Amino acid sequence: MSKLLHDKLHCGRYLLTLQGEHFRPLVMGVLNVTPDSFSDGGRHPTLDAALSHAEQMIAAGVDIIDIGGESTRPGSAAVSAAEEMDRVMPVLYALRDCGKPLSVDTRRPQVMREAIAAGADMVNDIEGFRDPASLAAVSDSEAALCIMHMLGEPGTMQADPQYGDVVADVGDFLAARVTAAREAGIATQRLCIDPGFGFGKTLAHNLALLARLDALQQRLQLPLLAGLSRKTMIGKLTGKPVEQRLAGSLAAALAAVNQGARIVRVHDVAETVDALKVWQAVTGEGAAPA
Ligand code: 9MG
Repeated sequence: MSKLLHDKLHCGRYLLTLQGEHFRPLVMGVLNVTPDSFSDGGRHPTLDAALSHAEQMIAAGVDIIDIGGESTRPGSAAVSAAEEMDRVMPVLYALRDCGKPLSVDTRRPQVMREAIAAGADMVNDIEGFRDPASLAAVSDSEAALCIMHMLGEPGTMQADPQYGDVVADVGDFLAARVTAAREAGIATQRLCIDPGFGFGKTLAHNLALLARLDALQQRLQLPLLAGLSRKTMIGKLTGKPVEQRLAGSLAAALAAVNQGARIVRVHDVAETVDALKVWQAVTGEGAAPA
């Protein structure tokens, strides 16, 4: 596993271990609060459903809860800031004291500010904080930043994405965004990077990135977050619809941590925690199992 510039991720109220004796790969659980994520037939997802999902993730050993109010699947339509806020803020307030770091998955500076004021410990921006207003929204806080690469926009990003060398191009983008974050006064200890699997990438691009994740991490020496869970690339490799992608997603998460990823973003927390325990016992990485 490549060495990082810092041993701990400074994540709002929390310090998360990234390397050394007590390290184990961290599991970020996805908590989508979009109408399609809790299909109760109503127009709005219910707060109760979101909270009970969060409780299950906590019981299963989640390390970070990533709350998102906008679907960013390929082809998805944008929502207004007001709608996004209506979805996300009640969940953030309700979970503020749940004992786990809360991440907000948003690309809107206004939502970032409100979320941080409400207690969010991390901001996960699929646009990689390209908007100067986004960097300004987070700079004067303690929140961690997940800087993700995306080519294009969710609505159109899968229409023929092109790269010279995908690993080099994604690395160049992330390096530039890390420099911009540092220039905005954000401490290195608050940063993690993410190649953005499936965000403007073909299957071949995704596989090239997954195979060379450690090279990407070594280049920037920052913790790498990988989100592969249930994605189209798993469907393409297995021929399975989204509801049957658990095994493929677990294999992808293990491939990512084997390539040095420090955080995996997943839907199936309990299963991923178990898979990582086995991986860790075999590889001897970080903390010995209890
Ligand atoms: C919101 N979201 C969906 N997929 C993601 C991924 O792969 N990484 C990050 N950071 N966020 C994601």
